[in-house]
Amino acid sequence: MRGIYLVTDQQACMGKPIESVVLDAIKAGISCVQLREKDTSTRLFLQRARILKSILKPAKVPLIINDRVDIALAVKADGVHLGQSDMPYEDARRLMGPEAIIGLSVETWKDVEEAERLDVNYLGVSPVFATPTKTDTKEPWGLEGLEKISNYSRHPLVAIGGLSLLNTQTVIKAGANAIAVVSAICSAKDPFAATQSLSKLYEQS
Ligand code: TZP
Ligand code: MG
Repeated sequence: MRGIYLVTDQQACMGKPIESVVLDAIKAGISCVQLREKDTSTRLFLQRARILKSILKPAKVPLIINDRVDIALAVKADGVHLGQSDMPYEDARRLMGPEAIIGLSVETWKDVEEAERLDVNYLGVSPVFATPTKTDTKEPWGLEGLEKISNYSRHPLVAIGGLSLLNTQTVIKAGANAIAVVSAICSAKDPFAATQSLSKLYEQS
């Protein structure tokens, strides 16, 4: 996993349809899109996933589904992102198959240690910094925490939480392989320009 990773949030889009934000992000070189729906019915989640799949597939940008292996399977998404209270990795892998991208959030050092024996495709380091977008988080890792994980773990690291143009370079220096953002793209006035600036900065780092 590398580059800029967009995590969608309907609320953060402030009225813009998710599909238009995703289309802009694709045009500006996004590496991966995770559909994250927290207060949506299964039916609507599935509908949105299908729409995003139809947009992302021709662009060859992977679609990752947050939390829900059933939705990922139903729409043949490229992968799933699991939290610590979601389906365990082994079960998800068995259902999704060897080619699926499976990401796992790590919120504590114990999570990081346990993940060493799992063949996950990446770890979501969550959150690097405190963020108003998600407030029910554990203690932020900070740059030192991220660096410690990077020195210890065999997995690629996707950093998330409070990331923007202001800290992308230092977060990469601390060991992040990819930069995941919600508000920096979803809430931007111009999601195309926001994605382009982040991608440029990533490539320069
Ligand atoms: N997981 C940990 S922090 C976060 C998620 C989904 C939200 C990140 O949002 P933002 O706006 O990029 O800080
Ligand atoms: Mg989750």
